[in-house]
Amino acid sequence: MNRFGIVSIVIVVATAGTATAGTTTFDNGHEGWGVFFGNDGVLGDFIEPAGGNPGAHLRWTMVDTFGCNFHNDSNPEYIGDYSRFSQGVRLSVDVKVDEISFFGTPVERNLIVELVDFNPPSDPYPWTSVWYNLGPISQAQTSNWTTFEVLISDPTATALPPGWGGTGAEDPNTFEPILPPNRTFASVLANVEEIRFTTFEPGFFYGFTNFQLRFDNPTVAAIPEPGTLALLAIGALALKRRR
Ligand SMILES: [Ca+2]
Ligand SMILES: [Ca+2]
Repeated sequence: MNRFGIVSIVIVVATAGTATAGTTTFDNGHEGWGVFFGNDGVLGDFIEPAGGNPGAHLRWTMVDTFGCNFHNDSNPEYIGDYSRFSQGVRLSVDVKVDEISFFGTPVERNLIVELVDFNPPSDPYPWTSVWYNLGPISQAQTSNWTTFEVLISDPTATALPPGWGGTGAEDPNTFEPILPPNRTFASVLANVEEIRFTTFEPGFFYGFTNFQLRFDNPTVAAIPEPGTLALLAIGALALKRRR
């Protein structure tokens, strides 16, 4: 074996050990996360150096808009084939609501996490997705930093796990969004082209709303997480010593 062979093996082992995943703290820029990816000085996305959970974070300020779609469609740590998370995956984000208001009245929105597979242009629907309601956000309930998360124990499951919905087709009776008949939870998770933390709940329509939201630590993490493994190892060591 030559020297290059050895180098290749080391790289493969390192990649397999971390299962491409990530958390964006905004200390090193947006890393592909944003709503509009720009601002005019007053409205849009702003990376703020302080006041996050902790430190840097992304503030999004907008008026007269239907909703917020905080998303990433470019960073391979957060998209791609989720079957790489063979033991499960955790999706989470920290949110702080300064304002969500409709004609001056504070309102709440559900925060949805949505995994999107874009369709070919020939398809009548622009994308197929699976989504989960992480819970309500509002100035009244989440004006302090709040972590929202969901665990997917098996990204290769065919059926939608409890609480998950699909889009890409419509139920002919209820007109609610559903997965197309030829798609499964696993088939969408194998082709994630965009991850969204969004107030656009599939099947709902919204009026002109004012928002100021702050985001920090959007995360796609393998289960068990490397830190957990290290803790487990330390725990095992401690147990052994006690014997
Ligand atoms: Ca931060
Ligand atoms: Ca696609």
